[in-house]
Amino acid sequence: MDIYVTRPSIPDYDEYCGMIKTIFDKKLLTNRGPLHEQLLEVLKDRFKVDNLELCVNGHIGLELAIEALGLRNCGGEVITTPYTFISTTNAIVRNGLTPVFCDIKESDMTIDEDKIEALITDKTVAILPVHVYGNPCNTVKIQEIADRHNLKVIYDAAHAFDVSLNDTNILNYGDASMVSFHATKGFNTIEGGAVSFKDPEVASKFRCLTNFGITGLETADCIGSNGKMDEFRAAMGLCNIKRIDAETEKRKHVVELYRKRLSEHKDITLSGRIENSTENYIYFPVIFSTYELRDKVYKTLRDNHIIARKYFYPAVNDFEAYKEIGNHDTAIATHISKSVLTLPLYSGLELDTVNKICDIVLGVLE
Ligand code: T4K
Repeated sequence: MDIYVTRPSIPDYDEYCGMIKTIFDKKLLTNRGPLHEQLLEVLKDRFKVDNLELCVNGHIGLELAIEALGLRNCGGEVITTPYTFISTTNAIVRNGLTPVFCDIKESDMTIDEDKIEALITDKTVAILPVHVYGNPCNTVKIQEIADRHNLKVIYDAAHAFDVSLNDTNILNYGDASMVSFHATKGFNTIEGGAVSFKDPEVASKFRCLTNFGITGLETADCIGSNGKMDEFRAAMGLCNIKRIDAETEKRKHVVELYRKRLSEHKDITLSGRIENSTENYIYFPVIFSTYELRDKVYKTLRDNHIIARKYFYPAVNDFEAYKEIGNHDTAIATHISKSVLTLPLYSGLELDTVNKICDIVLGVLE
């Protein structure tokens, strides 16, 4: 049987059926039903954020957050990282904005805050960094730069569910922060996500955009989209939130074993840890000393039915789709993307299997 890079955490079948019984009883399937509202309150309390909105998936959340901040089709440039899932950049471009790619730091693979300012022009309107693998960006320096140049800061926090920085949930940083609840994330609502906003008026604009722009039975304030989370997804979230701490603890044990087995090898570099931040253990990226070794490990694992993934290869600006606009010097991002492999990591992954994966990896490096 294949071992995948991740497996979703799901509740017992009967528990989920119990949760969705009320949907069948009330026939309220979507459009901010009671389960949506319940999940929203639970998450607001968990994240300690004032202005939180749920959405049907993380990507649409990011896209509509950019629009809610008034940036859509403003002709501006957005400084962002190429070392991410393509969704991040697509959200910028699909808003009619131009991504300007800033290189990353080799230590934690987040945007290099010291390289941002040199990329600012009179067209720059925002910075859109990614807390990649749940590693928090340097939020303090990024905010200082944004304040100096009057820019918005929008965080792609897709990977950062439950991550805290300086005892504050990561979703409290920036003008907006999107977190993903996709099936492959630590906490899932099947598909889903949430966006937190600094300004309650922007949050209410976002809410309106997720509902076609409709504000009342006979009123529409803007030309919106449809980004609402339905009741079946909210039900999955309400089941999963009860188990999230236990699930994270199990993933932590997997990560600890990987670190114990792999951290000392000369051909392996693991992601650096960020001071004063917590971890959510959703990805385990390994950087190999050469591209050939990465590819050889990837293939050997596959030959043994271990489906590790090259998250994130290629760097976004190396995709064919971004050929025209991706021509910035992001040598470190390209280098890391060719050297990285994310190893299987999920709560149900047996420690024996982790040992087997490590044996295979170390065997290739011998
Ligand atoms: N920004 C960033 C930085 C992101 O990483 C993402 C999503 C987004 C924005 C957008 O957020 P969402 O709109 O997705 O909420 C996956 C996920 O689909 C995607 O959510 C995630 N990032 C990205 C990094 O990974 P794929 O195409 O690699 O997924 P897939 O289908 O190959 O799944 C990986 C493995 O997980 C499979 O081999 C098996 C396992 N799996 C997957 C699913 C969907 C299961 O066991 N069950 C499942 O239901 O994109």
